Amino acid sequence: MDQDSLFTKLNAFKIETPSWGYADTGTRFGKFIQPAAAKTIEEKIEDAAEVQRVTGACPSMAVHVQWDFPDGCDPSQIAKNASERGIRIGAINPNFFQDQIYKFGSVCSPWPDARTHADLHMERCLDVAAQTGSKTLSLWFADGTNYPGQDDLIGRKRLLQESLRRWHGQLEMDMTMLVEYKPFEPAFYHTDIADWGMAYTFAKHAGPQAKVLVDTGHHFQGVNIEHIVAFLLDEGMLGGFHFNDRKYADDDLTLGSIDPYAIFRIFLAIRMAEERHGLDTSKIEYMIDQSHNLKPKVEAMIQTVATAQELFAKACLVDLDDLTSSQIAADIVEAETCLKSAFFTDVSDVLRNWRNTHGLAPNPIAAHRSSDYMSRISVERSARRAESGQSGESSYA
Ligand code: PSV
Ligand code: MN
Repeated sequence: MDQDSLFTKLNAFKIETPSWGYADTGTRFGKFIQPAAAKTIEEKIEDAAEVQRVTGACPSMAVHVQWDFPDGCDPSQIAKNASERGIRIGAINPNFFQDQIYKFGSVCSPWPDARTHADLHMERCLDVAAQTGSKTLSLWFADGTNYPGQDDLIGRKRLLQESLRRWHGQLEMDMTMLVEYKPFEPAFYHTDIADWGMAYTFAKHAGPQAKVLVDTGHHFQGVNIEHIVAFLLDEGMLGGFHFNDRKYADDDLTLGSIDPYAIFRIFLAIRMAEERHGLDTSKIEYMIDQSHNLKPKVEAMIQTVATAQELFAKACLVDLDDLTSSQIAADIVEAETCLKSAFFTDVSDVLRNWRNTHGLAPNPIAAHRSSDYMSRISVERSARRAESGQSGESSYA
């Protein structure tokens, strides 16, 4: 691919960062507080704007309604303030897992009150979407059971199906509903949407605006994610990604920190779908879903975006003509070499040039580090916490 075509592709490659990735997060064993970690949505937007400043690729931020929009806040004002900082409110994520009433699930719970509670929360989420101008409703359910026999699997499936169909009916015509799957955690025996096939089926039952969301960390060891991606694309059912990496399970590790080749292959699958098969890949929503327990949060986000761009650019370098001829000739070694040589090509100069054409600093992490952003917000935020008597802890656990 020539440099102009690659630059055009990079221009269109936008990545949404998650509000929760800027907050203090931890594990069930504890949480390590960073004085600069964002707590309010205003602080998260400020961080998202810093990521956008140095990457030029992250104009929107996904939000988690329960953590980001406290009762009494004005979502339209929040969106307005965000846009003044160059950030759009992206995917709206409801929270169907944190409240005590969700002990046995949300929409799948045997408790009617839990299901009603979820419905009311969805009403609020749709209102936040309308007020912030968001066009994406991103759904993940922690629903599941912990023990064989705990509940009726078909009964729960039908409850979920009905809720999704009802909510789909409440969407504006230009909205997309994303349905995310995850094999386990917090449920350890069965999860109501455990894999892509279930997410696909639920999305199909819900209606035409529903698509599947692939969270790269939500697969068992060794699952071929690019195959899932290719399959969903061909079915017109791939809605978007939650990017992160994993070593064991849903580890929230930085994208590409464990298996960059896997992410490269996902980007290649998307490119093949588009360039070889003429499929529309322009609506895929690329989002990061990482919480950073140990790394400085803004820096971790910038590193993730830079890695995504690097692996995306490498996938663009695969010579598709060569690959096609090798595949037709069943020359497996040469076909694999097409992938490997692109993957091992150093694209740092190309990315530096691309950044240069956009007036961006050549190295986004260096640009962030050499600014006074971290020292400034550490001071400001610590002072703000001290003034309001808050601890540094965020509501996200
Ligand atoms: C669940 O593990 C998940 O991947 C969902 O996307 C949530 O919205 C997000 O993480 C944050 O908890
Ligand atoms: Mn996710």
